[in-house]
Formats: sequence, structure tokens, C-alpha cells
Amino acid sequence: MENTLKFAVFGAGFWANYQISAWKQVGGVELLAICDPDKEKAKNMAQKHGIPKVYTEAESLFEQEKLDFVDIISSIPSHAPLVKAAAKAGVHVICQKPMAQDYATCQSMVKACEEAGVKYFIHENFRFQTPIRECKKLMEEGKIGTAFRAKMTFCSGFPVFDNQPALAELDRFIIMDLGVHILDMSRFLFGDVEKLYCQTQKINPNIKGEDVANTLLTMKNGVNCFVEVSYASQLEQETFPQTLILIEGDKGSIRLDYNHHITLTQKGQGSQKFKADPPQYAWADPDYALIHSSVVTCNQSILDALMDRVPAETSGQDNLKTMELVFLSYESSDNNKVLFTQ
Ligand code: 89Y
Repeated sequence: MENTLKFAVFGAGFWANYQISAWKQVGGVELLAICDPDKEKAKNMAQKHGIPKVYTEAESLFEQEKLDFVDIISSIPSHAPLVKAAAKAGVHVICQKPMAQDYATCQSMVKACEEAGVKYFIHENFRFQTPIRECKKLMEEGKIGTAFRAKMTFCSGFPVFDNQPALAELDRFIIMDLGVHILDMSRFLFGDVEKLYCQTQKINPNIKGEDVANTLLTMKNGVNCFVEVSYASQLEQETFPQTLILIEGDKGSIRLDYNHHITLTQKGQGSQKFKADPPQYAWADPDYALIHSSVVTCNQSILDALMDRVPAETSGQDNLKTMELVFLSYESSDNNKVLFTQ
């Protein structure tokens, strides 16, 4: 592969704008084309980012462009057909989270890429957030001994539907859209899950899907991790888009509070407080700055894996384990049952 990788983007919505900006930040890539069924949207995005070619159909894009990879940033149902079309064209693929609407489809996407011999990544960015990496580092340094329980909280009243109106139309909303990130971070921090129990609620009458979910995960190493997500929370402090975390170990605890304040408490040594602020980028939307900065590190990690510099961290194969947690959570809530992973 050449040093500058050539790619195309599918999707010209809210997130595409920031993922393209993040690619420019990372460098080492050249965006040749954008494709969206809505020509106006695609043209506007092309104009904004100086993208040479605009397509409305994936087929003609794959016929006409010589690409190293594609970045799929489109609606959930379009992920599988686009991933499979890219695999057929022999092009490496990045697909936006959540991978697909059901587990069998996710498996078929991983299989299609494996059979075609193309690399397959999921754009899963939350685990790349600066404060999350810091929490993991403290744990790896043994600062709190062996972790035994954790709470991961993303409870907000932020009007997400203003920027992403399609989210209000999802039959399954908060676990698919947001819970997937927090479940993935739980795996990043504590390893694979053995079983889970979940309860969902629908509070906002103006959307189709659930907007609250409470999931208790038991990890294979025995950690009990409670993941709570809500877009129906009216709280004194609006914390969007931050995940607040408490991790308890036998020798101490780590608390990640609002605005990236971390408190490390160690047995017999008291507490230390410090900050883990993310880098700031001029192109980021201030409301989403924490996530937008992690889009840069996520893209960088994928580029490094595409160039064979490091193994893929968010491969399709790895992400199957995260998607399994998403679908098990819905099944657990629907049937009021504790469910085990495969
Ligand atoms: O779509 C979601 C995401 O990936 O991060 C936050 C969000 O924009 C709304 O929940």
C-alpha cells in the first residue's frame, strides 16, 4: 500500500462532517469521493471539505474509484449492504457503530470481510476518550489492586434529536445508539462479559424507542459493572457527552467525575485529584468536543492498523462481542431474564 491511503465516505449526515475533519487532523489519507442517496447533502459536504467526487450510488463509486478503504458513516440498515459491497470490491472497510440491527447480520458482515481478505474495523470511539484511557492506565499500573465492582453512568437530558432526528425513529434507541459505546467501554476496562441483566424504559413520548436502560454485567473476571444510560434525565448538572465512572478495587478506587476530574483513592494513602482533559480542536462542536477528540484517536488507531503498524483495536471481530451485549440487553429486558454470553 502507498503511504497516503485513498478513501471514500458513505453518508453525509451529522457525524460524517466531524469524522472527515478528524481524518484531516490525522493526515496520511486522501478523501476521493463521498456517496449519499441525498445528492444535495453529498454535494454540500463535498463542497465544505473539498472532496473531488460526489456519488448517489455505491455501485458506481466502487466501479469508478480506486480506493484503499471506505469509511461508512450512514444509517444503520445501510451498513451491511455497504460493508459487503466494499468487501466484494476488495477494499478495506470502516463501519460506524452500531454495526447492524441484529446479531446474524453482524456475523455475516465479519464473515464477508474475512472471506474477501479485507480488513474490517468498527468506528467505536468512546473507548479512545482521554479520561477513559487514563482510568485504564491507572488500573493497569495496579493503583487500585484488583477491581471488583464498577458503575458507568451516562444520564443526560441533552436534546440529541435536534442534531440527529433519525434517532427518534429507531425502534431500539438508547442501547443501539449510546449504550453500545458504554458497553464497549466496559469490555475495554474490565474484559469480557459472562452474563447480564437489563431493564429498559421509555420516558419521552415523542420518540419510538427506549430512552433509559440499566444493565448489570458480570464480567468473566468477577467484576460486577452497572451500566446506566438515559436521555430522559433532568439533573442539576447536565454532563453530556461524558461518562461518569466509579471503579472499586481491593486496594483503592478511581472516580471519574464531570469535566474529566479524576480522584484516585488508595488504601492508607488518601486521595489524589487530577484532570484528564481531551485535546481541543477548532473544528469540533463544543457540545461534543470530548467525543470529537476521540474520533481523531480512533481514526489514528485504525490508520495504524491499516498500515500494519499495530493490531486492530476495534476490529469487526472484536466488536461482535460488544454487539452481543447490545442484543442480549434487549432480550434480557424483553424477557426479564439473566442471559449468558456465548
Ligand atoms: O449517536 C451518538 C453517539 O455516537 O454519541 C453520542 C450520540 O451523538 C448521541 O447519542
